[in-house]
Amino acid sequence: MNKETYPFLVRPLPYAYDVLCPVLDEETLKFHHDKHYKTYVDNLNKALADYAELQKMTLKELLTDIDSLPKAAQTPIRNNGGGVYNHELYFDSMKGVDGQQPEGSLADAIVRDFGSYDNCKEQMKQAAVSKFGSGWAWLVTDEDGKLSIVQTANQEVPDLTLFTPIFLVDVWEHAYYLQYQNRRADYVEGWFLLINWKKALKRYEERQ
Ligand code: MN3
Repeated sequence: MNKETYPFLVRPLPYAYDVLCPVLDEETLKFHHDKHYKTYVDNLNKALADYAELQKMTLKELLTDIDSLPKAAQTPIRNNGGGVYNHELYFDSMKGVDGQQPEGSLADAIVRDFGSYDNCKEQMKQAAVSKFGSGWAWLVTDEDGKLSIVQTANQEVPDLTLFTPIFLVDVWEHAYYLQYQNRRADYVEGWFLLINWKKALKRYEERQ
């Protein structure tokens, strides 16, 4: 997805701030994108400022084998590089509510691997709601197209050598608290209505 290298830039949202209403209101999205996500971009650039060799790497390359990076850079890259990667995918995985449903080979794979879309949704919701503290729930595929749901803590990413992310839901409180307060389950239920299935299908078909 992200071919760029240092210095990383804040990507504009692919839609207006009010497009995800009523599931996510303008204020929630504005703070999330303009403040939280931007801070990860700024801090990732700071973390890379002293490492000429890391400045040539894409975000995915940086996140694929963090343990091989210089020791002092590992935690800032895990936290902030993951923060950039996860938020860019999150914002890019949504669109306004328009009755969208799973499509094409991804819809078929969901039925094959989960029995039904309802089961898939239930498992993803369970992963999102049960995540203790801050983190993410993901739908990922392996290179053969087998789907699974994973949770990650904080800003960690799934093993990108094994999995291609299809979409993910942010369950940090900053993603929903302004609008939903402590009602994480209500936010997650609404989030399913926002999934951009056309982009999800494209990621599924282009998996590596
Ligand atoms: Mn977030």
